[in-house]
Amino acid sequence: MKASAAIAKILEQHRVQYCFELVGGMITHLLDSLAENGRCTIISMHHEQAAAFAAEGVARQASGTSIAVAMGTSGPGATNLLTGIGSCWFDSIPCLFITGQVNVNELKGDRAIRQQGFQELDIVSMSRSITKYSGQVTEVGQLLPELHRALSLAQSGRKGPVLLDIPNDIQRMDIPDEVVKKWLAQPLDTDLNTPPSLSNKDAASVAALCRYAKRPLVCFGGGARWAASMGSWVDSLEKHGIPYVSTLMGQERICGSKHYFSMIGSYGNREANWAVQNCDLLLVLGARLDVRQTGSDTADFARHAKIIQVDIDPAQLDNRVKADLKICADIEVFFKQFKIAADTFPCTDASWAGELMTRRERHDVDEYPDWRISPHQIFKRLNETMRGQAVNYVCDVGNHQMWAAQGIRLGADQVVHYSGGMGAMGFALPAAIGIGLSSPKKTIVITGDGSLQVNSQELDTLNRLGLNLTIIVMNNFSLGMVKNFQDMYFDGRNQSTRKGYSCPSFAKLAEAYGLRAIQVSDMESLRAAFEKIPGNTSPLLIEIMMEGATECRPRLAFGGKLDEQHPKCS
Ligand SMILES: Cc1ncc(C[n+]2csc(CCOP(=O)(O)OP(=O)(O)O)c2C)c(N)n1
Ligand SMILES: [Mg+2]
Repeated sequence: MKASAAIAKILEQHRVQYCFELVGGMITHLLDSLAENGRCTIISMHHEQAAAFAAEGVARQASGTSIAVAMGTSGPGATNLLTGIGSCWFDSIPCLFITGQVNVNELKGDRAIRQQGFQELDIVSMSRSITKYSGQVTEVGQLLPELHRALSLAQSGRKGPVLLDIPNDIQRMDIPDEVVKKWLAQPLDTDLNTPPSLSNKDAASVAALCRYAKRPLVCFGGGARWAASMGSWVDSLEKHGIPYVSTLMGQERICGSKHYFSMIGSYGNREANWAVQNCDLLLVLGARLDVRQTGSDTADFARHAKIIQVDIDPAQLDNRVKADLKICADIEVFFKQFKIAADTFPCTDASWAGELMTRRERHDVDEYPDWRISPHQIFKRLNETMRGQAVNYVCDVGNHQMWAAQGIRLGADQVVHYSGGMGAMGFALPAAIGIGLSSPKKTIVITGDGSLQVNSQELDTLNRLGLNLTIIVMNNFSLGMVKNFQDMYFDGRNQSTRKGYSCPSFAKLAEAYGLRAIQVSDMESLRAAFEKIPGNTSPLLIEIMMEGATECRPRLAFGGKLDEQHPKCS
């Protein structure tokens, strides 16, 4: 069997449903075989970065239980994939990236030249630091073992991206049918890098700290959001009145509920940060406690609390914040072995959750009364519009993302996706294409004028696919998040965020791509436009004109304390 056909067979065997790509000479054999095989839907994008984000979207939509593929040709096709690969690396998303490469005899090897073949490029070295596995296949006999290893690694332990670089001549070679058969029968080895289950000693140590806590708080991170038992574990917190908060990534799957106090961090909700700074036990599940989550003063983070940190990745455990108890475990295993019962937190202060609820209510105010269109009002309206309906929200990067994170209240059957560790502008539209393709729910993109311009070419892909997808562009005519930073630290000099920055009319741009578009500039027309979202099953773009809206309130000033966000408030 032709090697490229064998790859298609293996991908079929592992139920890879989508492959996103931009064609080039070095992947034509692979594409032809995938198309001939017919099981995997090929989606042609207009930029390999967008193809990578779309593959990430498919894997995200499946909560990391299935792999999607993005392909690029050698040279620029390969380098264009890198941002998306990094995004999968930081946010633990299992994706397979395949790059075509020049023929084996055109590889420069150890020669001290820059390049031998046309578009030859050492993508393996470039991607090694942001993949779980990155390899070039220079012998056809290695192709299927390497593919098997790559697919296994992507889905095992802390999940993540893998890359295979396959020279053109290798794709065209023959692999004996019995060898293909053998690899087709080989299940993936998903136990690779899986940490041991929670020891009795660790479970007892967690229980002992919980037993004396008066003001316990649980913080869910990205490592918890896809755990199969997350929902039932959260239900048991609700049942026993234990408060919980989340990081940006943890928030992706948590519904608004009585004991949920939203997102912590430099753009966190005030009540969430107050909870962290006043709890006496913080149980951190799958969060790496980076600067956006803790602020820069790590010693002040959770200043009154004993911290228990549970993470699948041992390297994350003794990092910025030194936890009192560090446990290396898969969060799903932790959920299964450490159940919340009536006697888990016997000393909880009766007033603790009540105090947090009072604060949540007090802070649920519009912090933008001086603005013509307030982000607080926009997300309140969106929450109401989509109440009771299944939605995938996908956010881009900037102030609009943080407004969304502070304002979106998820209902049952609603999820949100953020570009977490990479924070890549241009993520939302292509990721939403992957999510929208593989999900029956409506998909809603929240983006900014800067972010949408990074991958706006994919409006054409959206039009071609005709997905049930609405794009909300919060157009403040600036790279608002950075402008805000300049306002604070550069005496308002706005180089490249306002000065020298420009954007088109997104409604007109969408129309040029064949999409329906509405432009609004006040709350009344916004309300009318939002009314159109639920009943509309084809692509729609709503452009909200909000010039001058370039601030996120509240936020942490540089070096500030987590519970002293700007603007100050009691
Ligand atoms: C690819 C990329 N380039 C640059 C940045 C730095 N950056 C972070 S937020 C931001 C502004 C985003 O502008 P926009 O999408 O309009 O959102 P706004 O903050 O205005 O809501 C920039 C430039 C980034 N995160 N990603
Ligand atoms: Mg903007």
